[in-house]
Amino acid sequence: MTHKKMSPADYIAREEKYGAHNYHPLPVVLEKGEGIYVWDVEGKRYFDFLSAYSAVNQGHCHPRIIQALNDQAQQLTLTSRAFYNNVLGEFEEYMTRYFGYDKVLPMNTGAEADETALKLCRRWGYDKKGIPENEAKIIVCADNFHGRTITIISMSTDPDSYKGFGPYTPGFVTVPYNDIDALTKALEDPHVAGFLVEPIQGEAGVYVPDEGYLRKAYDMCKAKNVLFMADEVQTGIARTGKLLACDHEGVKPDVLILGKAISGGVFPVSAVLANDDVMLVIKPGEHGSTYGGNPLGCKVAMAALDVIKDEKLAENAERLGKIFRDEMCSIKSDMIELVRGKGLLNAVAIKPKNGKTAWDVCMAMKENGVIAKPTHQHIIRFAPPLVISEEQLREAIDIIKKTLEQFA
Ligand code: IF1
Repeated sequence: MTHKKMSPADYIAREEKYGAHNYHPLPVVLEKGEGIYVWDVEGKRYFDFLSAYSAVNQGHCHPRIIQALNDQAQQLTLTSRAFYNNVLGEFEEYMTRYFGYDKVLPMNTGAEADETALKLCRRWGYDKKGIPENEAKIIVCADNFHGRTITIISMSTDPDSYKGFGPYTPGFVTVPYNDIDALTKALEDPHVAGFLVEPIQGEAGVYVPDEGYLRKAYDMCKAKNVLFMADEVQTGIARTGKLLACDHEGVKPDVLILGKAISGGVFPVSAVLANDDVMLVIKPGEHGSTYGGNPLGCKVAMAALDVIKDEKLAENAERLGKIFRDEMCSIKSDMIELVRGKGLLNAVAIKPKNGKTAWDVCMAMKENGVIAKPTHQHIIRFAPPLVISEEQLREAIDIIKKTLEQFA
């Protein structure tokens, strides 16, 4: 029997029929990725300007990372933590040296890493700060995004994240992002154990705080014996032009939360790093995960992080990000409301025009060979893999300019 070649619509219909409807993807069906490019099932090539929400910083299917995957996959993929293995300790030493902390706790997803940080923070609050049992508070920022679990959405101020999923986990205090006075006030509460913050709010629309905000927030936390916890799941791993977004202000978080690009889009790996006074409050048997720290993910992550350093991807992001923002600001289009970002994590706010929105711009960009997706209706996030060259970036910028001019 001859198999009719499936059309993109066939692929989409199949997902619609058999898959949960928890996403509304752009109607493009991808089947290959290499470096900064992805190809759809009809062989059309696109510049990937989302990088799987900054998980593919090293470019799609980076040969060194795939090699690490293939080699370990023939050897040993998973032991669970019931036993030791020859790779986890190598990964732990590698990670603690790479980021400069005493210890690392390996998990799989960003949400699990955030949940791990919350547990570490509360337990530290009780055992080290002397907060009465079950009274620990953690300060979070409005418009945060830290993942999709019940406790994490309990910290959210976005109804799309929390509505209809109650009852919610207690113990969180919300302050406006980028507001030192509000944070100072909230830190007066002696039951506060930690402050959890994204150095740049990605989902909120690449909201870059004022220069000095992170430094002042960190200093305020230290003055009140409160843990400063940075969620660098999206902003970390060279995306903003430094290894970590906190590095722009010389802030070293007490608890560092990583995910996404630490494994270059090849295998889910996340991690929490902290020094002994924090990390050792969790005792054997009090936290873990079946796949957390598995040998396959560890080898992939070490290769992915080697690539970041060897290919100087932070420096590349810093330099090309400036070019991108300058070029976006030079576009003559009354649809462009604002351009903001750091390194190669940028966003353009689109003012609707003649009923056309950011979604329509993304659909037109897709036709012209660049794929990106709006966040919160009117903001388009532009985050290409950090391996992009200046020449390739300028080619993509020309496509973006041409697309916006089509709406003139
Ligand atoms: C989706 C958003 C981005 C994150 C930060 C933790 C996590 C994320 C700062 C959780 C994950 C992803 C999740 C993905 C889309 C994407 C996203 F739009 F959801 F918010 F990037 F902005 N901290 N962000 O950005 O990590 O558990 O997903 O590994 O849920 O649609 P995860």
